[in-house]
Amino acid sequence: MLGLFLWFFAHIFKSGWTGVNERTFIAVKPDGVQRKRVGEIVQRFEKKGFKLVGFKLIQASKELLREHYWEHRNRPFYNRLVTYMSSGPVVAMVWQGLDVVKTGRKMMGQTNPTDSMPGTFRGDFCVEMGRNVIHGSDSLESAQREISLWFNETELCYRDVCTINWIYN
Ligand code: IDP
Ligand code: MG
Repeated sequence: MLGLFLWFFAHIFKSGWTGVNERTFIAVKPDGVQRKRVGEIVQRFEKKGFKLVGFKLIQASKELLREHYWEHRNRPFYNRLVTYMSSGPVVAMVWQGLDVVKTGRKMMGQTNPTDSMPGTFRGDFCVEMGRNVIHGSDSLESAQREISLWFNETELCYRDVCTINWIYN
């Protein structure tokens, strides 16, 4: 019941999704899982100071992936992208914190690993756009859409952490 209330609150009042409560959807793609990059990706988000509120290993269906990448449905790589993303399990995550959407994108690097700076996931872990190891929401609106697509409200844990006063002033 409380979960349902929080869900409505978060959807009706955007402030529930902003500031230190901002959330983003991050997924380690099948190549990232196979190449054992999950630990380091989680570690870098943790080290930064973001809070993990959702985490699961999931073999995504093509239906889910087509919906997830709906904006690219007319692009020539769309079918290849859906095949790639369904080629093995992905680690789906929700991370929370101030400006986590924008910062998550910076931590990822550019879509093409060639354009990604060293120090970013794509800059450090991969070489080709069609195997670029990680997904991250590109806006608050995409984050909300993607989180509700991949997670039920009962799978998300909104919890207090004792380090909050050491991360935010
Ligand atoms: P993003 O993942 O950086 O947000 P998008 O443009 O949203 O990039 O594209 C989604 C995914 O589709 C990329 O991460 C990449 O795996 C794949 N992709 C994008 N553009 C191309 C392309 O030109 N060729 C092959 N794959 C692509
Ligand atoms: Mg994108």
